[in-house]
Amino acid sequence: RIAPPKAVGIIAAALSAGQRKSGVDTAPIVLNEHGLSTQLEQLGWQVKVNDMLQNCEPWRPEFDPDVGRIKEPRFVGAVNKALAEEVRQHCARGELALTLGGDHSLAVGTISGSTSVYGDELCVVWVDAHSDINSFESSPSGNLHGCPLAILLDLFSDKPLVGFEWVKPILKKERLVYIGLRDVDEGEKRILRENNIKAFSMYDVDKYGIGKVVEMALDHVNPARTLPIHLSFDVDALDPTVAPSTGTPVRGGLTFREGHFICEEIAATGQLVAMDLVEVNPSLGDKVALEQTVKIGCSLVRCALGETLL
Ligand code: 6HN
Ligand code: MN
Ligand code: MN
Ligand code: MN
Repeated sequence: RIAPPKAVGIIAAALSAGQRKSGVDTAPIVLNEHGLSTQLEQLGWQVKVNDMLQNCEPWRPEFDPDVGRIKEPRFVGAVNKALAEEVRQHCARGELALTLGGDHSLAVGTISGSTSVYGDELCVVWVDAHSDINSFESSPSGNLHGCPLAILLDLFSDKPLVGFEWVKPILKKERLVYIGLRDVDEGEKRILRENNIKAFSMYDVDKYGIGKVVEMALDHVNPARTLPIHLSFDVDALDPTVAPSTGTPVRGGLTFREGHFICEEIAATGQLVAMDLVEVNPSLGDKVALEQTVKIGCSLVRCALGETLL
């Protein structure tokens, strides 16, 4: 496969239509204002900022009625299709594709892009309080940020969702693993069970400790540590006391160190080819909350890109 990237493409993805709270679309700008790209340059990365999707409005259709309960499927689908192409181009050049969200529905695009280059060997480590695998039938909210994995694994419905007809089911369910779960809908529990998808919840983090959990997670998707890794990091995986500015916070999450440890272990494999940092919402919480959340977002990315490797 392509040698581990030394250049990183930072894709600003201002997508918020996968959920209902405004502000999550401003996170890429706020993260960059905090100095993320400069920080990565200081770590020795060649940084290319990609602002193609900094404004998603050009992809908004005039008419986008709900399909069943699902909200804004054509808009979210069109943005993701464009995002997949941007991620594909970065990966094809051997660059690490770092996507700053935006809401987690953008993972349909980012993982479509990374799998289009790396194929079905690509492993996804999904760090989240939620499992984001709701189907057309199971989604309680109709918000597409709760559905990206069902769309990617072709579990969504009998026919493709309007707007997502272009998605190719390349990701294998054996190559997906979760860390941090604690708020999984009933329908999602059934989908996870029926498809034998590996998940490490906060119960497992308490029981085994984060070191053992990350080892077991990587053993499952990437036993020889030779396969390319896509890390999809939802900031709500962290406890709301450490990352408060996010749209769907759930108590009992990862500590500051546990979150960073996951990123450090993945950096240590040398196999990271793509990362998403999603669901930072600068409009939620006070100034202190925002500062804290943006800071931890930047430091998670730096750790995943090797900051703390000796
Ligand atoms: N996220 N399971 C809930 C839903 O609406 O489907 C919450 C999803 C949250 C999604 O945080 O990326
Ligand atoms: Mn998520
Ligand atoms: Mn989440
Ligand atoms: Mn289908």
